[in-house]
Amino acid sequence: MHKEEFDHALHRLFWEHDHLVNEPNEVDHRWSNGIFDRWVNPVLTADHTPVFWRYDLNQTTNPHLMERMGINAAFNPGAIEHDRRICLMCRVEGNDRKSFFAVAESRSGVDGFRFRDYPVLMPETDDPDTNVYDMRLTRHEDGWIYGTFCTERRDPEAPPGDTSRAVAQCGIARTKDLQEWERLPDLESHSPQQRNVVLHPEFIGGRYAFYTRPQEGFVQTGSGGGIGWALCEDIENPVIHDELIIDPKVYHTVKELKNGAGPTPLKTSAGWLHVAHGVRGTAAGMRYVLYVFLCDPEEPWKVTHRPGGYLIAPRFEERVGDVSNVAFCNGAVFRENGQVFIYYASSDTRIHVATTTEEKLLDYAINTPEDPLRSYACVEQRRELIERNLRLMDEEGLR
Ligand code: M1P
Repeated sequence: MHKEEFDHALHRLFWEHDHLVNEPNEVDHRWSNGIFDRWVNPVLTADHTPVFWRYDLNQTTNPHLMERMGINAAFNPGAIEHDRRICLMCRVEGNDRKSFFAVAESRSGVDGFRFRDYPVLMPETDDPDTNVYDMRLTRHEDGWIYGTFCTERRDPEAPPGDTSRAVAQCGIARTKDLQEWERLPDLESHSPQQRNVVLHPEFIGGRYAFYTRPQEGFVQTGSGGGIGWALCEDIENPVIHDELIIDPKVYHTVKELKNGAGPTPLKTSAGWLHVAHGVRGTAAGMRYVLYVFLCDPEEPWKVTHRPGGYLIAPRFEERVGDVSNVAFCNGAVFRENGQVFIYYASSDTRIHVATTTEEKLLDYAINTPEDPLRSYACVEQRRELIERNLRLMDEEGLR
């Protein structure tokens, strides 16, 4: 490439990136269920990562202006409000399949997300992680912001030819600014595999509390599964002994195969509100959706409401990606004015926002009937709604 051509191509790259990052977002008015709003554009994709993360901008070393180190996806972000900005701790995945964490910030929370100049260099323990992903951010009452995330390593028991067997455990790190991290030891539990571990933001009887997901296999839960609750004396030596399953997986529901805690639960006027993910099997593979449950304000290990079915399922283009048919959420922000931003990723590829309010989410959690677990009982439940509505429609002259 001539110098002029190179400069032109370079300017075009920056222009296109700027255009993407600054594109205003809007509520998708083609769809509504009264519970939350969807937005037209994903808030982050692989293309939102800075040009200078992917290209060598020097014409001498990159005369064809090739992408040197591509980014495959940006998904599954932890979320927190920090310095009056909404910060997403994204799972960014390079073309080499390795995931890492990177912070993108926005004032509005629905558009304008821009990555900080550098991704996070997460310190390792003595046993280096092969892959790290899906961070949950918890502003704890001890004054730290904690990140709990999945640390994945090759299974040391795997026979030499088996290059896919892995062990997932919970990594823990803490920070004040989301950039410099102090790595703590990995969470120690009796479970051979742990993913989707979340730190509760308040002390429980002077102890730290974790939501866990004990599992036997890397993908399959085996005899484990369900969302667990466990207490820990010392976060710097994080050991848990007993995991109480507070939200089990259940046959023929949206969480039939497995489930896992989502963002740090939101503290509402009626209790701790969880947006978790549930997985069911289909002929086309696993389907991940988001569902809600509400826990007691004083005893967060007690579930008080279980609205039946899903809150968010992937739809249209969200259904296609590296791992299709997946909606996954590990980050939400709850503003003081009652606004709620739910950041969910679709198909392990891109990040979207759904917006709602505390009032609406609580109405949904408290007044949506529980899954009665049988078709007959579901019809009875629906007929009861229909009957009440028809009576009202007759009274109001609506038919
Ligand atoms: O591919 C879908 C999701 O699979 C895993 O979630 P879970 O542990 O519940 O099966 C995670 O790897 C997650 O990152 C991924 O989005």
